[in-house]
Amino acid sequence: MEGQGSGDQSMAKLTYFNGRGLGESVRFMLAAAGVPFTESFMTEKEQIEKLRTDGKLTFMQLPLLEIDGLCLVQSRSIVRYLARKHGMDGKTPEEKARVDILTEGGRDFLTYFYPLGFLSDEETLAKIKTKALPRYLPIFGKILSASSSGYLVGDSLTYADMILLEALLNTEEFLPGSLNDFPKLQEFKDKISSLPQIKAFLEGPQRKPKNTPEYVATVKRVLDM
Ligand SMILES: N[C@@H](CCC(=O)N[C@@H](CS)C(=O)NCC(=O)O)C(=O)O
Repeated sequence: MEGQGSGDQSMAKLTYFNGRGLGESVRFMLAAAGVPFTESFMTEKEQIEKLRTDGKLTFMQLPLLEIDGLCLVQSRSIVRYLARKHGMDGKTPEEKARVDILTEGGRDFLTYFYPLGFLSDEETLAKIKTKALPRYLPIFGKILSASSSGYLVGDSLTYADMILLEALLNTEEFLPGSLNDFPKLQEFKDKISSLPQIKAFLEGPQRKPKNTPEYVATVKRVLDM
């Protein structure tokens, strides 16, 4: 089923489910880079099977981003491609390494949220509260306290900022009040969320809601889980 968008073949096209999952970081990055995109949502097993037999899915998995004549898979690689192409991956080799490190740390943080809706929410939230927040909030808070630009690295937006934003929005959504003792993280979240292209995305139809039972059922059906 085709999602929003004009259907213009030259436009980037994201194939995933109509929900967050691993597709959401790709959406955040497309938004940050100001790249308009259409979406194709998987609802039936046959659709992913066709993509597999068409050779579009290198490892037989989603998400898939068709862009610039390429079929990109592996969500982290997709995000890096967009970051490199749009100058959001750091300016020097040292900055690039730092951006990469903070992105991977941010991704580890974000990964704690993925089971929500799929496994016991009570257990998932308990793990986030006892393991993820005590580790990642102070570390990212400290890094931002030392930043004069308000960005994680250097003086402009990078993909590390986008991963952290996604994790912080989840934190606030699922465990409200958790950022109260971290003014720098709140400031950061507000600053990045207010950038015009990101604000438009967050308030628009391509930002997905938290996992619904219907979304979870669709993913399980399509992937035979
Ligand atoms: N490392 C991959 C993991 C992709 C992945 O596990 N995708 C799931 C959907 S969220 C999938 O397609 N699973 C089907 C399968 O593994 O056969 C990435 O980050 O893109």
